[in-house]
Amino acid sequence: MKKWVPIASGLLAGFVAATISFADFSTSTNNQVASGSTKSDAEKVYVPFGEKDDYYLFASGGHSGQMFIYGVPSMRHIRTVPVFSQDSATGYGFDEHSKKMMGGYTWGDLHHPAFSETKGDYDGKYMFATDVGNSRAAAMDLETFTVKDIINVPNTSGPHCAAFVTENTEYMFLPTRFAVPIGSEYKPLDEYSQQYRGVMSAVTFDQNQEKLNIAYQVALPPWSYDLSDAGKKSSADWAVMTTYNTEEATTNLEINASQADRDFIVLFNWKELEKMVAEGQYDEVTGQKMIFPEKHKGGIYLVPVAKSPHGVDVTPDGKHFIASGKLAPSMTVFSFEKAFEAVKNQDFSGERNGIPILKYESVMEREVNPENALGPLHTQFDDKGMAYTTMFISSEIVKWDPKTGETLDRVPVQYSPGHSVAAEGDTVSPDGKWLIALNKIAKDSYLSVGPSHPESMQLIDISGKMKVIQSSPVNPEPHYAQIIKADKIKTIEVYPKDENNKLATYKQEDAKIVRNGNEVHVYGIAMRSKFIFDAKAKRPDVIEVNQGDKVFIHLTNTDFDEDITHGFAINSYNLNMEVQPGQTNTLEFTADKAGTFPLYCTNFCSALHQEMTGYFLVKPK
Ligand code: CUK
Ligand code: CUA
Repeated sequence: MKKWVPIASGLLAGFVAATISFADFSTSTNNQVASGSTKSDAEKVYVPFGEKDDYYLFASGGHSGQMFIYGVPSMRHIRTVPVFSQDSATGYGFDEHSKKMMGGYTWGDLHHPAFSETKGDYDGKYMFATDVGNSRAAAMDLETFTVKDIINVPNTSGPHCAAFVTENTEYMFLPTRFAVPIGSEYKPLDEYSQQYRGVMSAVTFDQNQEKLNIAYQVALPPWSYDLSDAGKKSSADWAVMTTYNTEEATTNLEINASQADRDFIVLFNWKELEKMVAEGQYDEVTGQKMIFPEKHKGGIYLVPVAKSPHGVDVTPDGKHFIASGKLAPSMTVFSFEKAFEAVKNQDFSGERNGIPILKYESVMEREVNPENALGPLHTQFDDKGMAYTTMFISSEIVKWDPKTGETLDRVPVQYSPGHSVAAEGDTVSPDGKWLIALNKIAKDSYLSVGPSHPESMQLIDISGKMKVIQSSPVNPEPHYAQIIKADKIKTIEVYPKDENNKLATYKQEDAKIVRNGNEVHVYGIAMRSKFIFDAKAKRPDVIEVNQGDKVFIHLTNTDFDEDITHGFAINSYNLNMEVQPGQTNTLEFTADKAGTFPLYCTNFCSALHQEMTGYFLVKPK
């Protein structure tokens, strides 16, 4: 049986120094970009005009709050989809539907995107994401690439990872990065261990209603919960997540949360938790069904792991989970089968907060230490089950065999990769072919844009010996990404007519302005190349209201013609929205400024787009 390998203190010090300061990092890294790519590699990424990429890359936009869509292998940026942040290009966060969904927030921090799955395979229907910044979760529909629902996740602070989904999208699990008192009420930090909790939420998505819901929550100890992954195949009922700060430090975490030699992986059986909830094994807290493990027993276990782990990833065959540590130089391969055996035999070494601890030795299969590889963070897999781990400090991707621990290949990337992402990498059958390193530091890779450089995404051909063959700058900041086969996504060309939508206006003669007290409802049409707000008026393209009126603009784009999108903006009113072909959208606002305000179409839609204007007249009180 393998013994616990203590971490060399020198290594640890070096790692901490490097993570603290990129100034240290810069002196330890070669300043030359080692490209190594050649002309023939160019052909592998060149997608001629008229042809399409083989894959979509959905990259999280980090604190931009958006999702970036790229084509692979060309690495061309195709679209930015706003998720948690306002976006004037699409009117997201301005129109009623998206403004309501955003719940008053204007930004978010999108770390982990996850496709919906059927039988452990991406099904191309939805994309989920979490917001570390303002504790929300979102669901994006892949017919229109727009967000359908956002929920606030109560009792948590910073649902970090774990928009990971189970094999048939039964749940996504959202562990929280920061421990807070339940309900986020005020509690002194001196009572941290007693009063604070790290809450994990089980979120469901109703595909008919397109609504996210919180099924239940688990009040875990006041630690930080980091990355997570759902089981697959034989481990499909289970999920794992990493923890740090099991020291329960409340200040100076950089030092204080790195004291203990080990933290834990939380291993839980969601089928069992589901059953417990169905049987009433929970307390109702702040309107949520909350499982308290010290009271409601079962389904949750702790597995010791090298201190301060970051990523944890389940192998495509569902047999193993691999943890990588920020502060340990090794990747640890754990066996689900061994864990199940230990659970069955109640082979525990103790407990924390009522949660049984499995013995490290009885669950661990091997520790893997590629020579001089430093800062392993996240692991992806190819079609042969080989693992690819990002090395944040030594700036490389290491390919290795989870079954033997043998290092098979390594390639330098520029620089400091957080995650990498493999084609169909989180499914039960990854594609191989491509891996993209999501690098935190681009440094001298591109033309300079000042002191802060873009991040970079490097495309690596993994069909033979690993080779970086393309590099794309990207806005801040992809944490994780997923790559899906392009033919799995079926977008619609126009929004279909919805005769039940009372706010929609499809016939020009039906365009009208209805006053109701001080509420004004405009049922208008946008078409190439004019607005019709009131078909019977002398000037159909003018809206006239009184100062102080509450105005609703319900605008329908009656061009049922792919790609003919119109916009609607009122000068100086800080408003803009978009209506895609066939779509109806609503802007709601108070006409608080009196005056004469031109309104216009913001989206270039025809040769006479410039003429697509009108006036918004506000009579003073
Ligand atoms: S975390 Cu960012 S590099 Cu949010 Cu997945 Cu590891
Ligand atoms: Cu409609 Cu420009």
